[in-house]
Amino acid sequence: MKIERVVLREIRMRLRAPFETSFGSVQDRRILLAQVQSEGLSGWGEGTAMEGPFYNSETIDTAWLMLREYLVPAVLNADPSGPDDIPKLLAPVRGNEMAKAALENAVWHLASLMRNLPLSRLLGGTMSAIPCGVSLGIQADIGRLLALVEKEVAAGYQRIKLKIKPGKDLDVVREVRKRFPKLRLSVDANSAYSLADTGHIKRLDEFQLLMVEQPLEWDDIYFHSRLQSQIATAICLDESIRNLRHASAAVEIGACRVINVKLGRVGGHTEASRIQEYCAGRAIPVWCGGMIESGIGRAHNIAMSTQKGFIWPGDVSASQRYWDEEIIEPEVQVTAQGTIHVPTGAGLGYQVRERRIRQLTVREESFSGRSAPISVPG
Ligand code: OSB
Ligand code: MG
Repeated sequence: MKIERVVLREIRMRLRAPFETSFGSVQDRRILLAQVQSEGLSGWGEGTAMEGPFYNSETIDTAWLMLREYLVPAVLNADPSGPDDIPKLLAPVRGNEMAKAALENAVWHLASLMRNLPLSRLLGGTMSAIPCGVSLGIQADIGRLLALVEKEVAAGYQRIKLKIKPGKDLDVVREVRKRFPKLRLSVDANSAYSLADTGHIKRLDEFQLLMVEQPLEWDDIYFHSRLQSQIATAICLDESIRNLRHASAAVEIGACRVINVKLGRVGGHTEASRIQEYCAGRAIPVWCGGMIESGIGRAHNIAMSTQKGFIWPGDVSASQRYWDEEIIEPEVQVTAQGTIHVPTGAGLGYQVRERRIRQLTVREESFSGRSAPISVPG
């Protein structure tokens, strides 16, 4: 499949409410979209890097730079036989997984259109509906948080995840657990603690949480294994897992019992599929994480989540929870049972609203043939 043209765009979308985590708060999302074109068809991918390097080391601006200087040229000058050839083409560039995923996932979308198949089926997924949870940002007061939990439980979501940080952890979880004794509940610290906090983290054990997500440093695996051996609550790794090697190392040394798979963080569908396959073979549950994506990223997450390893509810929720107006049609909807019906149309199964995207675009750059290939100095 010859990639004839790649277009990068930055769109700005305002969240209906600010989203606060232990590393900061965001309301105005800057979203990178990659469009790849061939034979009159367009594949779309979303770069899920945040605005600043506080979740991981990438930002939308570093992703743009990597795409323009290295990644797009590598793909434009090659003739990949399919989307799973893309990781090899991008391998000379170290890290920068989110930048790579934007491009690779666009090629996956394109390939599914060329073969007239739903992307979920091209990936080998079989589920026709996926279970959904929500991630709730840190709130100013407990009353607001309880009201939000109430609302999302009533909407049907199957699992509630609370963002926590030091000073907004044990008391918050205690209140929510008291009010919702049977709720499937988890917490996400986004690397806000260190091993020295083991005693404090251990106090979460009394709340019967499904998991505590990424309690320790963003790039750590080993110290999570030390922590896991001292607490009853299952650790789920997010930030630390950027490829299959990390996932297998973490499972082998007992650093986690659950893995959150994010397409951007692991560099795209090819690596995400490998990780879920590995985990499925070892009874390690995986679930699909979110990066507050637009509809394009959401649609990719839905397709990914149809693979057999994704047995726990993910963080992929209704478009309406975040956006007043979507860039796909229809927008992502969640049933009263807390599921998303997997679309059966070819490609993403949602229409990309190109006119709306044009209205939201603040930066655009196109690339076609004859760009320089990756040059590796030395
Ligand atoms: O750690 O899962 C995370 C959002 C931004 C950055 C990191 C995370 C999150 C979420 C939001 O939890 C999940 C969503 O997109 O709904
Ligand atoms: Mg997380």
